[in-house]
Amino acid sequence: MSSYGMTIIEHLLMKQQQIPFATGAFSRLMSELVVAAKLISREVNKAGLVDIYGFTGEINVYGEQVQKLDEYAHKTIIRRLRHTGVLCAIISEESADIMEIPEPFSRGPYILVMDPLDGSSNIDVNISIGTIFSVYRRKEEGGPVTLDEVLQKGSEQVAAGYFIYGSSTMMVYTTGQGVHGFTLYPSIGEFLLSHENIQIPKRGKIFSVNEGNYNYWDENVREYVDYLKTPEAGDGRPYTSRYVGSLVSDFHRNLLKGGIFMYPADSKDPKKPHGKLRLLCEASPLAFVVEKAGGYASNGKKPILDIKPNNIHERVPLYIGSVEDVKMAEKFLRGER
Ligand code: AHM
Ligand code: MG
Repeated sequence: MSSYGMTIIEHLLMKQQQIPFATGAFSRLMSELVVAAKLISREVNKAGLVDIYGFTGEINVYGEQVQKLDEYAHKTIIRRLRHTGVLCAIISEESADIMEIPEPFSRGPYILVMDPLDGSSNIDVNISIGTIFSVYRRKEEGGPVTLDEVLQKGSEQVAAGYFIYGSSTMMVYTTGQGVHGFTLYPSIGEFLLSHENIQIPKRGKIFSVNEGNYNYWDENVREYVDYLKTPEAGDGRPYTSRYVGSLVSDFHRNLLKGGIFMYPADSKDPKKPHGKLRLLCEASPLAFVVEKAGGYASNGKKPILDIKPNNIHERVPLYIGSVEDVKMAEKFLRGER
């Protein structure tokens, strides 16, 4: 029987039943995350009304301080999740340090890593943005959560995914077995299974990169991007360039259609020697998703999932998408072709 139309909660429960001795803690975490995303989605949809309600971060026509949406997303996720008893700590792009679950809330075995509202500079112009999340299991039984427990390799993720607030709101997630997409039906307030077992094409026809940084890249990166624009690259046609500038949107399109997204090291720019994207909150979760969908993610030399972060906000060059495209990028970066 097809599972299409199944709610996200039913899907989580179905998956939980397939795991012997599952406690339900993970399903609890995910179901609260889904509620947080519905709240964020509602606020994001209202963002077009800035002229009426005031710009975020400013005073609105009623004289009230309007919260910035990325701040709202960060706080909403924390509020919805801290009482569940399944988390011991949260790492957020919006916060410099580990946020341990405080007293009086009880603690559980999981660590949530998130970028609560990625691409938030796009809100003003009505471009899709997203929430990226990832779940790790802590290594110790109790006590304070150490930095070492948090700085795990991407391959150790228990689950990862994202919400995209686009023409529809969607959730895409994986617990390691299959990547599944759910679409929010606003009239009933439910995420229903719309994309079961997503597989990224082995090779695509799209490349996504901010070419404004061309002069900051290494010679090899420039050669790769130049190559993509030749007919030789795409079996008689150059690759198509598509860049939204909102990671979740660029990633989601390429996941469904195939291709490569890259944010190379701007090695000639002292401000961004390692590129812009963060290993723990952005690159690793999407790398986990793409690999479980049959794709690949690299820092140009080795798999993103094999890199152990040195700090919470470490940045990393990112090449992610169809396996053959990312392998080809690695080849160029080694100086071969
Ligand atoms: P943010 O975390 O400050 O929102 O920045 C991340 C965003 C990504 O969504 C996107 O891929 C990238 O920045 C775009 O950067 P650029 O404008 O340099 O191309
Ligand atoms: Mg971000």
